[in-house]
Amino acid sequence: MNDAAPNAAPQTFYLKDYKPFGYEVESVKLTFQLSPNATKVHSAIRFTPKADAEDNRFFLHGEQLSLISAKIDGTPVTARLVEGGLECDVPRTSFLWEAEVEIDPAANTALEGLYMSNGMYCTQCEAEGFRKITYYPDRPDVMSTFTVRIEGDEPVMLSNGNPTGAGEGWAEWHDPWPKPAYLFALVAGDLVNHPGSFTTKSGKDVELNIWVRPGDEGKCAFGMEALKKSMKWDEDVYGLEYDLDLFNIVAVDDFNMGAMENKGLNIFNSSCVLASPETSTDANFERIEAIIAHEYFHNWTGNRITCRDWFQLCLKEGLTVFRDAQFTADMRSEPVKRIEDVIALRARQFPEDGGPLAHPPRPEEFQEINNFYTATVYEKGAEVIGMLKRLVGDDNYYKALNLYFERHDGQACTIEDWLKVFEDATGRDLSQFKLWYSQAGTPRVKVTEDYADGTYTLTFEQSTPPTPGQPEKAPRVIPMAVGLLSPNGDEVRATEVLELTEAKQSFTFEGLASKPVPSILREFSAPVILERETTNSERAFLLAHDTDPFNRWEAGNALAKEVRVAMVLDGAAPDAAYLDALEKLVRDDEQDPAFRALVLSPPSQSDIAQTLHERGHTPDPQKIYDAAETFTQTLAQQLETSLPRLYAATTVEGPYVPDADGAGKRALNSRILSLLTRLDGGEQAARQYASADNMTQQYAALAALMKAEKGETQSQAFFEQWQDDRLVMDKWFALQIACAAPETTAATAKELTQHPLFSMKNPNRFRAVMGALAGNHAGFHHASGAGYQLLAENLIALDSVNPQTTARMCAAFQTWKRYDSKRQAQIQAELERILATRDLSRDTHEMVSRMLSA
Ligand code: 0A1
Ligand code: ZN
Repeated sequence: MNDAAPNAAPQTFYLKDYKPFGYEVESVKLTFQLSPNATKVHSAIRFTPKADAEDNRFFLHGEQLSLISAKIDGTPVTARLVEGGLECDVPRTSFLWEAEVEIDPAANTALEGLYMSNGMYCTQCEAEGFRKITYYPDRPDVMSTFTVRIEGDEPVMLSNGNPTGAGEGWAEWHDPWPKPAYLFALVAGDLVNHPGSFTTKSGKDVELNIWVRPGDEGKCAFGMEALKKSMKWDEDVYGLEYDLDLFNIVAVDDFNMGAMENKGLNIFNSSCVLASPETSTDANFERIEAIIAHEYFHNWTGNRITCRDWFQLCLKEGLTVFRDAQFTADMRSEPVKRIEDVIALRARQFPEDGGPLAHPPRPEEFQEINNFYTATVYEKGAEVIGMLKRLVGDDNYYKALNLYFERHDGQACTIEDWLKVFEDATGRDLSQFKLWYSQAGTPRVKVTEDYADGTYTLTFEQSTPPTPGQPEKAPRVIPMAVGLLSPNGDEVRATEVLELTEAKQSFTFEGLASKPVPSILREFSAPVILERETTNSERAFLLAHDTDPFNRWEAGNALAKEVRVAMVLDGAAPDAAYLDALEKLVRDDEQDPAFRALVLSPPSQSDIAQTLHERGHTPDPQKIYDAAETFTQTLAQQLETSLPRLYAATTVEGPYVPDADGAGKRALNSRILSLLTRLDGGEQAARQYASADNMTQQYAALAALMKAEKGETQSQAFFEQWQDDRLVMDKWFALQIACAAPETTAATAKELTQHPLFSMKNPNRFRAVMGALAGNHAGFHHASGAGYQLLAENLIALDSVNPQTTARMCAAFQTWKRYDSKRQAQIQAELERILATRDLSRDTHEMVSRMLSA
């Protein structure tokens, strides 16, 4: 074991220091002798020195490995163990490196490298987990073909690529596609498969499998269909075909993230692949379909073309998120998907970009790369591609992508390579656009208008607040999609994309008979914060008339925020005109139910806190909570007479089908049920709970009852019914905390950490409890400080078990500077307590230090 004490001054890695590895890796052969506490890994790797290498140092990464022996061309050698790996004197010509190491998968609770989950062996190598399996140049620009032999007595033993042989106690695999080590995977255990097949457009038959633990076979059908749809969609839309004879997916219960795109052997958190109507909600189904697509799409954007180094992570992640969003929009509803994505972006990415953890989509330094699998790299990375597509147009976008696949197949690339294909395909200069990759922070765009003699002028001023290490920002290219409506609601100018490139810039529209109502930032054409003085009646007008569905929702959302902000700041009563507008919309059967459900879903309390903060107020979480409660109660009363009818009219009859249509109706129905439950003492919800034959309706009824503090019996019944189903139990844990009143949230969460089914070792369960605590805004930020304290204690306890998940969950504190000085002091004390923990991981150390140094 050669781990350095992680609390010692952590090393920082810089993009500017990039140097290629001095050796080609011609081939890799690995042999695993599986054993829970003493797995032996033998590697045989052919290295050839590069003639033009700047640096001939032979350094192989390795962590938590016991080196048994090392040989070069068959002769034992002595390697020098150094921090993070080993060095060795090697020949100047091609040579065969062989090493034998021993590792301990059963003790690996960090879930990186080779580990055990419920008796099953599995791996997670992205980003730097392969170095916990054997000594290797563990960097994405080193690509090679892998041959793998697995020896053990597990019934199923899988690796990347195609099977090349198997017998009693062994299996061999070969992956013909050169790949970086982070895409290596191995799975072995008692698994059963749900089979499928797909014929590619060029007529090649591909065998598909979803591998699960016995008992979960019934939860694979939906995932399999999603996989086939993804394969077809990538052929139809991007012309990309699958390139192996076999595609395996494995469901694993203990997993730090959602899923992983290992070549030919995707590994999924079971929560992101297993689905059945009885155990999964509509939201689960949609997410599973999207994640299956995401991992599949990585086969081209990530695997065939990978990243040169981890600073380029958004090259594969931003593009793949963008592609999976296109897929979901095509499979379901384009506007609904866009609205959902913007809600998520504002909830997760905007706070990151406006706080101490802000970083550009392509960061230039890191201590622990695992801390950069962020909303900025993923979601903002995807937004940047959406802007690029909007600027160059659809045809040019696909032209550039074809060039990207043609030019860079088999390579490890950079953002420069990516932008160059767009420049070459379109002749456009993207140097200013590139700022989106290097500058952090969410631009604010202030809009003013002027109308005289038939000419309407819009003036835009952009600025970006300082972020860590970036006090000043240059103006960026911002595609601003704008349409104009006449006061009677007709569209007088269809959507046009204005290109903002300067700090201040005006655009004029001639020949308008009267002053128009502008619809700005249609489809949310850029990830910016729009600032414009406007009235609630104009917002209500756009909610009723805008032809852009996104902006229609946005107008309603802005209106909702204004009303709530006024309630919080001035103690105002809920705005009557807004309540009327909502009532009209919810009763309007012409409107898409999914859209109505979205408009009826209030902005989150944390969103209100963020808005107050942006406007220079200090948010009071309790007041925000009270305003939310008052608003919802008033809305329920306003709708009182129509709620039973609306409930009946939106109830979906017949067998449950997890499609977009049904999901939209059920979402609206659930919103109505939650309002109704505030008035009828839970009668209808109890009936729905008793008769529900699917999780969406069962869960909606339980949530409504628990929120109204009428769900004791049903919660107990739910537990009895589902205690053996881990994924459903995660919902049960989370829901109790999500529904708790502010003053009881921390106590509820604390009690649940004492529950026999709570576990530090299962990230899903830990997140169910601690994520729900952090997600209950008023409860987490309760003035007692009990929420902060409980989270900090649990993070400290988790850090030695699973640093990666600990570090990610620390981000719950990232908004701490929004709040009053007492809360700030409480959070600061907790962050300092975490930082003072002995042997704190590098992951958590980096996150907490960044938050404290802001
Ligand atoms: N590349 C995966 C995400 C992922 C990243 C890191 C992991 O472990 C540290 C696991 C998965 C994706 O984008 O889906
Ligand atoms: Zn990804």
